[in-house]
Amino acid sequence: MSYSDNVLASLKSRYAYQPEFLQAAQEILSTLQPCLDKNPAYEKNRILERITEPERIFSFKVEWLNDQGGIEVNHGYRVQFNSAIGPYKGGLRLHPSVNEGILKFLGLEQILKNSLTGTPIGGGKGGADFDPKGKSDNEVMRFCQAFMIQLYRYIGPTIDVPAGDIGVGGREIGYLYGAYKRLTTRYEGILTGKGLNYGGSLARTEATGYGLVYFTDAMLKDKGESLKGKVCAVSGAGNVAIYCCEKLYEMGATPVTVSDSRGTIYDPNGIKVDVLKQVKEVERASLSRYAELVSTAKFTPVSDYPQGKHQVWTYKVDAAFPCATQNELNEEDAKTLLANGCTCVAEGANMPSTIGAINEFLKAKINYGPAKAANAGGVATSQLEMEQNAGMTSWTFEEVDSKLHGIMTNLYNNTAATAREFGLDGNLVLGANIAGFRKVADAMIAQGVI
Ligand code: NDP
Ligand code: 2IT
Repeated sequence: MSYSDNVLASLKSRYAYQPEFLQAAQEILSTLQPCLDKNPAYEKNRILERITEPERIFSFKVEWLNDQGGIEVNHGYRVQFNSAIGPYKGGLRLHPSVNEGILKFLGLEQILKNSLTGTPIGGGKGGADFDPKGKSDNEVMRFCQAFMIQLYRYIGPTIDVPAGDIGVGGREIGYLYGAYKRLTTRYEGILTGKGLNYGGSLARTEATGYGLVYFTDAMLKDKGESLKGKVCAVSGAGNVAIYCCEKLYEMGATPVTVSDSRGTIYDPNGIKVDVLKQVKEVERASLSRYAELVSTAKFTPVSDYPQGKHQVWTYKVDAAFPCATQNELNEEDAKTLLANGCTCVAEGANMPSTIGAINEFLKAKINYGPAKAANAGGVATSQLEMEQNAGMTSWTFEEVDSKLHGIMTNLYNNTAATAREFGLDGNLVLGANIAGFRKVADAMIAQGVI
């Protein structure tokens, strides 16, 4: 058995109850062996055993009062996964499905993603099994305050800097930041995605979706292709999906779908981004509301909510952008997309494609941009926010956006070059994993073991 197979087998025997973590580990470890063969120091220093084990995990109770004065209890976490190249950095997710295994998958992906950005940030992730749906603003505020009472002692601008993820946007970051400031009396950049009038960065809201499209543009240009004229399927209707749609239009492409946990919108005329923002960012409503506002849009509900699946991958499109959540695109969906002529898939969500789906894309040799490369624009811009906070300054939208564009283009070039170096031209899964891994592994070796 190879070194990487051995480590994966050991993880599988110890963490069978964390399927998403094992899936992420498998996707990564199954591509690293050529790089491990080339540099025996990685096995000698037991890097795989060390990089797949979080440095520490905080797991805590979050008690808060609902609007009726009743006591609610949730479970919160922060996984500080790897600090070899910088302070822990990664989002907070608020969703009923959150558990330690989900956060370990996200944290492991984050280590390599952050390394790929070329900036000095380590990997972390956190969150809670709190469901923001149906909660009042005041309930969300009290939850965020209770969460921060538990978290504040473990974070800091050079220690660990959380941000948003599913269920955590500008509103939640504001409440979390306010709680931290009251608890510590410190005004410091301990979160990214902050409001613009208290230390946030222009273009952070747009960054993941815009970065995804910049990455895709670089990937297509490398093959002499472009996004112009392409019909696109986008899933999700949150932060990443909205700004992916917005930038697709700027590139001359047309997004024809979006989805949320309740259903799918299809409109061959194109998704109206202003209406989508109104429904999801302002009203926080379901997409059925979008169909009320746009007469050409067809809404297909998810039949067995909350377990059901959206319909996004059933439509005939040239390019697909999964931007909702993990494992939302399976092998069958991949085959449907390919049969319908889709030649480009770029992942805005983390681990949206199952291993079966990834294998279909690689076999078909389409343009496939894996999540840790394609969606790195969000965290890269978070790092730009940290830089602005540290310098007590703020840059213009154009400055940040142009840095983001540069980072995504470099990231694509580095990923593609690494795939070529290992004789697998176009395999960006292998390229991203090896390029991200090497930098972290070398730093771990340099820093020794105590
Ligand atoms: P949001 O909470 O803003 O949006 C998530 C969207 O996905 C919502 O429309 C949600 O539906 C929909 N959705 C459908 N099914 C599910 C499900 N089972 N679980 C969760 N959401 C579901 O999150 P983001 O847009 O920020 O995140 C989307 C994806 O992108 C995630 O995988 C996240 O990890 C990843 N990502 C986010 C980054 C960021 O900067 N925000 C950076 C890099 C990656 P509904 O509206 O009904 O809740
Ligand atoms: O998955 C991700 O990269 C994010 N949710 C963004 C993390 C961040 O620190 O900006």
